[in-house]
Amino acid sequence: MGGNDGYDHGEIERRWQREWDDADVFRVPDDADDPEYVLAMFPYTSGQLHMGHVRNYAITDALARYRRMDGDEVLHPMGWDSFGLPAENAAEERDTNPREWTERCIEQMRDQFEALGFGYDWEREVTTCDPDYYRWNQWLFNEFRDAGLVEQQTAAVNWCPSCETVLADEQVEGEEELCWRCDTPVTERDLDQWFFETTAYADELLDSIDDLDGWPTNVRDMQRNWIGRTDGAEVPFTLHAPDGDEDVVAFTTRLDTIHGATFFALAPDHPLAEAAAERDDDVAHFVEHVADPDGDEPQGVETDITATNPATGEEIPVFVADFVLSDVGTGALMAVPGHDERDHAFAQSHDLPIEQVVAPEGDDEVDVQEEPYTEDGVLVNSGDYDGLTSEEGRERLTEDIDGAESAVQYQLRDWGISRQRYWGTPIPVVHCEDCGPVSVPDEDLPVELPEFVHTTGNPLDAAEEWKHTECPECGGPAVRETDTMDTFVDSSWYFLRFTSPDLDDAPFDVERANDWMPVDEYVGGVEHAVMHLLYSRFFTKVLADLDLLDHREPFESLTTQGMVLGEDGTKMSKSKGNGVSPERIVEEYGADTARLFVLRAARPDKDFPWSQEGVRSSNAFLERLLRLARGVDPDAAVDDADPAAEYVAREVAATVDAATEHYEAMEFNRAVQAVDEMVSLLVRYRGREDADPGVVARGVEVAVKLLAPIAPHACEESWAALDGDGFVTEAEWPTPDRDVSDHDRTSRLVERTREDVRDIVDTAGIEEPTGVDVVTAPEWMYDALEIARDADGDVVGTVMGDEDLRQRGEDAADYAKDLAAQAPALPDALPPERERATLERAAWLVESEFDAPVRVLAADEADDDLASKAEPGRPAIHVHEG
Ligand code: ANZ
Ligand code: ZN
Repeated sequence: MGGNDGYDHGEIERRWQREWDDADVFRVPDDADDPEYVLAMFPYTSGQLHMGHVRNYAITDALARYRRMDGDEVLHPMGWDSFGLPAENAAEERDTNPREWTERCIEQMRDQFEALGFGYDWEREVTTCDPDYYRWNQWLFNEFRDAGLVEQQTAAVNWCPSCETVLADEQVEGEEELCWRCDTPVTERDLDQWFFETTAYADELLDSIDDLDGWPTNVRDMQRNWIGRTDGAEVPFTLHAPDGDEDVVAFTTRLDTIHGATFFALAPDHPLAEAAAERDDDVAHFVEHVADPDGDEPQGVETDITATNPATGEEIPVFVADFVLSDVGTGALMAVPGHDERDHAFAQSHDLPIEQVVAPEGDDEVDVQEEPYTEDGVLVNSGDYDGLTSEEGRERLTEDIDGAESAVQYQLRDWGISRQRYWGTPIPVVHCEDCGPVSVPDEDLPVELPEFVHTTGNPLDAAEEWKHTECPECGGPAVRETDTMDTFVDSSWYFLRFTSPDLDDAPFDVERANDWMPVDEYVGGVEHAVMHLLYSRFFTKVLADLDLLDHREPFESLTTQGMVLGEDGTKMSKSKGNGVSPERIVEEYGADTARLFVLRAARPDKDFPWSQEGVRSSNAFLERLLRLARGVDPDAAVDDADPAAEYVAREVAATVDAATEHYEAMEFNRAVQAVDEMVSLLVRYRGREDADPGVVARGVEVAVKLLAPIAPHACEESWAALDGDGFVTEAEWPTPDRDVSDHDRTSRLVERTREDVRDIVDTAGIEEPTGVDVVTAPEWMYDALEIARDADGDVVGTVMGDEDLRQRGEDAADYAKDLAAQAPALPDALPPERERATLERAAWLVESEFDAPVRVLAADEADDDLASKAEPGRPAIHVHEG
C-alpha cells in the first residue's frame, strides 16, 4: 500500500464514492421529520459541465451536507432539463436524433457529477424529455385550460428565420433585436399561439415580491420591472368619424396634463384606424408600408376623425401613429406635446399646437415650445384646476371627468408557450373542424412524440400518421396540434416532481409536496432571474388555487451565484481560449480540490477569476489536513490543565462557532478561512514538546468535520485515519465544547499583545530576546474603567467620585482624564483575572515566536516603572536581551 502517506486523490475519491453509494447515504425518506429542501437549478443537457456548473453544484452540495450533519433530512435531488432546441440542432448536425443525443449527454453529465462526489439521491432523478415526466406537463396544461388560464390567440410573434422558431420577447436581445441563440435579426409573423394567462396573476406576482426576504434585491427588482405595473387613469374621448361617434378610452399616467392634449392617436391596428384606412389611401399606405414601431422617429398620418377633449370641450385631430403600441394600455392615447417627449417630437414634425399646462413649482420658467416639461409641477392654463399640484390635479380630474377612472397597466404579457419545434412536450390538443381545438383527455396522455425525421420545417408537421387522429369529442377526423411547449414549462414545476418522482397517477404527491415545499435554498445563475423564476412562481400560485399545493411561493431563499472568470478576469469562453475544463482539474488535482477552490475563492454571489495558484494551494491544504490526521493519536484523552492546551482548545471551540455561523450564511469562503487558521495553529502547537495530544486530536477531528461538506472525500479519508465511527458525511456537526462568548475580546487582547511585543523587538533592534515580561494593570484601573464606562457625560467627576479611587490621588486623576479623552469609545476590557488567564494561556505563542520564556506578571509583581505603563486591555511589555 504505497499510497498510504501520499494524497492519491483519484483512488481516495473513487473509493469513497463507491462506499457512499453502497451505504445509500444520500437517500432521503419520503416523509421527513425535519425536511430541508436544497436545490440547484437543474442543468440543460449540453453534455459538458463547465466550471460554472461545478461552482453551482458545489454550493448546494456543501449546504446540503452541512444541513444533513446538523440533523436535518435533506432533499438534494438532481435532474435534467433535457428538451430544447440545441438537441435538435445537434441531431441535425450529427445525423442522429434528439433523444439519442440527449441520452448520451445525460450519461456523460451523470458520470461527471458522480466524479465530483455530489451527494444526490439518484433515485429521484427527473428527466423532462421522458414521457413519464412530460405527460404531466400535458396534464397540467389541461388543468390550466379547464381553469380558464389557457387561451389561443392569433398573435404577431417574434420569428427567428434561422432557428425557424417563435421567440419569447425575453429571447430577443438588444436594440438590434437578435435571436438569443444564433444572433440572427428577428422578424415578425402572425400565428395561432397558445398562451398561459400569467397576466391574471400580475398583481399577486408583484405584491408578493415584498415578502421574498430571502431573495437578492436585484432579482426582486428585475421581477418587479418585468411585471412593470404603472398606475394611471383611463379616460374616454368621444371620436367623431364619418360613420358615427364612438367613445375611445386612452390610458394615461398624466391625467393632470389633459388640458394640453392637442391631438389624439391610435395604434395602426386599432379597429378605428383600420376603418380609416379603408376610407383613405394615405392612411392605408401608412399602416401597410410606413409604420415602424421600432423606428427612432415617431411617425403618423392624420385621419378624417376628430376627437373632443373632455376637459376643454375642444375638437382635436386624430392621427394613426406608429409609436402607439397596440398591446399597451388601450392602443389609443391622448397626446400632450407640452409635456411628453414623443408627443412633442410628433407635434413639431406635424405642426401641431404645443401648450403648457404644468409649470415647475417655484420661480423657474420653462419654454415648452423648445422642449417638453416632463416633470410634475403646478397646473396652469387648466381653468378651475390652475394652482393644483400634479398629484392633486390627477385626483380631482379622475373624479370630475365623466367616465374617467384610475387604472393600472402592466408590462407583463401572457406567456406564449407555443414553439414550432420538435424537441419539446406536444401540446395536448387536437383540432377538429366541427369542435375546434379540443383537449386530449387525461386518460389518453401522454401524447408521445413521434419518431424524429430530418426536415427543414417542423418534424411534427411532417409526421402524417401521428398528426391525423380522431376528435375526442365527436370522433370525426381531426389534426393534432403540432406545436410543442416552451421548455420553461418543464422547469416551472420540476421541483415538485422531485418530492414524488415515480408517482404515476399525478404530477406530484400533494402531501409530500406540501411537506417539502417551499424549497429552502435555491441556487442558480442570475440569467434565470426573470423568466424561470417568474414562471415557477406563476405555476405555484395556480397550483395553490387548484388545491394541489398549500404554498403560494416556490423558493423561500434564493442565491444567484457569480461567475467563474478566466485567469485573465474576463468571462470564460471557448473563443478566447481562457476556459478550464472541470474534467481536467478533477483528473489532475481531484474533485475535492476543485470544490474547495471554487468555494473558498469568494462568496457564492460574487464573481472570481480562475487561479492556478489557488488550485494548487487548495490541493496542498487538503494534503496537509490528511497528513495531520494520519499523524495524530486518535485515542489520546484531553488533559487541559495546561494553559497552552486550554488556549488551543478554546480556539478550536471558537472556530466551530464561527464556521457554523459562516455555513448558515453560506459563506463557505469564510468557513474555510477559519478552519485554515485553526489548522495552522494546530500544526504550530503540535510542534511543542509539551503539546497535549488529546487537544490536537480533538482539533483535527473538528477540522475534518468542518471541511467535510466542502471536501468530502479527503475528509472521509481523514476521518478513517482518526478511527471515526461510520462516515464523516453522517457524523454529527460539532458544537463548541467551551463557552466562546468572550472570544472576540480575548483574541483582540492576544493579537494586540503579540503585535506590541513585535513592535518593541523591532524598534529596539533586539536580535536575541532572552525573556518577555507581560505586566497587567493594577486592579483599581479596571474599577476606574468600569465606572467610566457607566458614566453619563462627566467621566472625571464620576470616576473621582468613587471613594477608593479618590484616595489613589494623582494616579487616579491622571487616568480619569485619560479615560475622559477616550470617551465615549472606551475599551471593553476583560476583568483582571480573565485578562491574566488569557495572557497566560497565549504565552506559548510568544514563546514559540521569539524562542524566549514569557512571564505574565501582575502590576505589584513588576517594577513600578513598567507597571505604570499598563492599562486594562493593554498590558505593559518588557523584552529582556543578552
Ligand atoms: C398623456 C401623457 C402626458 C402621458 C404626459 C405621458 C406624459 P409609461 O409611463 O411608460 O407606462 N401611452 C398610453 N398608451 C400607449 C400606447 N398604447 N402606446 C404608447 N404609449 C402609450 O407610459 C404611459 C404613458 O404612455 C401614457 O401617459 C401615455 O402617454 C402613453 F405629459 O398620457 B401619457
Ligand atoms: Zn370534433
